[in-house]
Amino acid sequence: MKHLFKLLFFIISLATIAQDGVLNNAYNRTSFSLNGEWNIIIDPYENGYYNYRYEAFDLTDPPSKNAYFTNTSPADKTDLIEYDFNNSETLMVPGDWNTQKDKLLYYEGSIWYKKSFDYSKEEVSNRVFVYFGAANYQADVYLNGSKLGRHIGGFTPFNFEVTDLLMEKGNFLIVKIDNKRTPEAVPTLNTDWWNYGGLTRDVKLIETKETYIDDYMIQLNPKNPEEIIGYIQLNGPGKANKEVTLSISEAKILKKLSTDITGRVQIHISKAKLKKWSPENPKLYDVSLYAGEDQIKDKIGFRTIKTEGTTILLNNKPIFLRGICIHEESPINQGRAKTMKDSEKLLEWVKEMNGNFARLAHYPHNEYMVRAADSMGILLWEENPVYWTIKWENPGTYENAQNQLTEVIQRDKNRASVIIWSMANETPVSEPRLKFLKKLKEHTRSLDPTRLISAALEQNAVDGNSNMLTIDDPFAEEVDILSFNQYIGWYVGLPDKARTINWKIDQNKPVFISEFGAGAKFGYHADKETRWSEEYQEYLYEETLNMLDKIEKLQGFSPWILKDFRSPRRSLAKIQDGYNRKGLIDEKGNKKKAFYLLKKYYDNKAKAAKGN
Ligand code: GCB
Repeated sequence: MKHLFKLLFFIISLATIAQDGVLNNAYNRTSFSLNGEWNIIIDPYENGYYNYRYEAFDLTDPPSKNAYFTNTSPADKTDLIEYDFNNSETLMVPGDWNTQKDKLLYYEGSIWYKKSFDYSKEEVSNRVFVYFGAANYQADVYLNGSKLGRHIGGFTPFNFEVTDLLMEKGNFLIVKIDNKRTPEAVPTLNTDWWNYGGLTRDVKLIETKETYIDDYMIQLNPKNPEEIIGYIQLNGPGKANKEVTLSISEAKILKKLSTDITGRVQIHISKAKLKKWSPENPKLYDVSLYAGEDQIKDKIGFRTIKTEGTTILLNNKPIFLRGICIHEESPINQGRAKTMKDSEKLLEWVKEMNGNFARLAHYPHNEYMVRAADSMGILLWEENPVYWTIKWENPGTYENAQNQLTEVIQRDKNRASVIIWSMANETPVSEPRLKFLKKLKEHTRSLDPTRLISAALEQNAVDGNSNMLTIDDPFAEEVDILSFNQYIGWYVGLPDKARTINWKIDQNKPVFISEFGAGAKFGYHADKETRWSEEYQEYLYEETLNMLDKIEKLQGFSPWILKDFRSPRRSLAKIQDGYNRKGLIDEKGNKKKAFYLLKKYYDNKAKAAKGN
C-alpha cells in the first residue's frame, strides 16, 4: 500500500515536471529582478534531496523537514534540523559558481540556492511567472516549499507560473542546481570548455495581464521581402476571438487582427515598405502589440536570408561572412559572460577586426549577446550543444537536444542578427546520428522556416590521400550551408601543409569553414615553427587564408576563436594553465599578432565587397 502511494505520488510529480512554455520577449516585459545575493548550501551528496535510503524527498507527502526546499527552522530548542539557509554563505546571481569561490573552481555537483522576497502585484488579476535566463545544468525549482518543476539544459530560458503560490510577504524561492556531467546528457561527458555551474543568467519575476500576449513571430517572408509573415499567440481565459493590434508606426503599419478559438492569429502583411536590416545599417523598428489590456513592445529588424547555388544572399545580395567563433566567457571579469557590457565588449572586438559575423559556440549564449548583435549589426550562428559523441540512440537524449533547440528558437526567432541554426558540432558519421540530426533539422524547419540550417561537420581524405580533402557526410545533403572544421597546420602537420591541400567539394552549396586555428600564448615570441608562439599562430593564419582563398564555393569562415577560454582539457604548464590558447586575444584582453593579420584580411574583403 505504501509502495502504491509512493508510485502514485511519483506519477503526479512527473506530471508537474513539464515546465510552462517559455514567454517570448522576457527582455521587455514588466519584471522584478531577483538578481543579487542568494544564500547557498553546497550539497555534493544531495543530502537535501534524498533520504538515507536514497529516496527523493520530492516523493513523500508531506515532504520531510530534512528536505532543503522546505526551508524549515527548528520548532524549538529540541528540534533537530541540520541545515540553515539564513546563516549559510552566499553567491551572486547571475554568475557561475566556479569563479566566485576558489573551492568551487572544479566543482561538479549540486548547490542549493535560496532567495527571500516580498512582492505586490500591480493588479490583483495579473499573473506572475518566475523566469530563469539559464541554469546549468539541471534545476529543481521550489517556491514556498512547493515544487514548480524541473528544467534540463544549461543554456536556455525557462519559466513557471507562480500566480497562486505567491504571497505579498515572506516568499522563498529555492533552486537545486546540479551540473554533474552524464553520458546521456546534451552536452555529454566530453567537451572542450569549462562546465560552469549555477544560476548563470538573470532571474526575475515577470508580471502579465490575465490574458496576455504569450508568443509572436514577426519576420519577412524569405520568398517575398515585401511581405511580413508570422503569428501572435495569446494565453489566458479571454484569448479566443480577441482583437489584436500590430503597430510599426515608423513604417505606417497598423493592422487589426482577430484570434481564433485557440488564441492564435496568423500575420500576412503585404507591401510592407521597410528599410532592411544589415550589418552596414542595423535598422531596428519599434514594434508594438496590443491585445485588450495587454501590450508588449519589441525592437525588430527586417531582412531576408537565403542561399542560391553556392552563394548566401542577405536581402537578395551576396554576402561573405567575415566571422569569428566566440565562447560565452566574460571579456572583463572571469567566468561566464553575464551582462550586456560583456556582450558589447566581445562584439566590439568583432567590429574592430572588421568582422560581420560571429559563431556563438557551442551552445546558446545569453539574450544580451543576441540583442547586442541586433543593434550593432553582427550576423549570428546559434548552436545546439550536440557536441562530439552523444548517445544517438537514446530517446531521452534526443528529447533533450530538441527541447534545448526549441527554447533558443523560441527566444530568438525575432532577432534579425540570427541567420543560422546549427544542429551540432563535429559529430561522427553513423546511421543513428543521421537519423537524430535529420529529425532535429525537420523540427527546426517546422518552428522557423525563415532561417538557414547548418552544422559544423568534419572533413575526410579522398581514398586515403591526406592532401585531397572532401566532405563525405550524408548530413551534408541536409544543410543549407556546408560548414566544416579543419585544423591543418595545428593537429595535422605544420602550417605550410596548407600549400599541399586540394579541396574536392562536390556539394552545390555555399561553403563555410566553421573553425581553424592554432594555440599561442600572448607575449611568447619565437620563430614561426615554434609551437605556442604568436608567430606560429600568425603563420598558420597566413597559410590557411591562402589555402581557403582557392576554394571557389567559399562564402566565409569563423576561425577558432576570438578569446582564450578555460578548458579542463588544457593542462600544459606555463602555456595553457587551464586555457585553450587558440584565442586571437588572451583572457586579459591582449591582442595577439594573428588578430591584426585577420583584421587586414577582413579589411580587404570589406573593401572588395563595397567596390561591387
Ligand atoms: C574543435 C572543437 C572545439 C575545440 C577546438 C580545439 O574542433 O570544435 O570545441 O575547442 O577544436 O581547440 O581543439
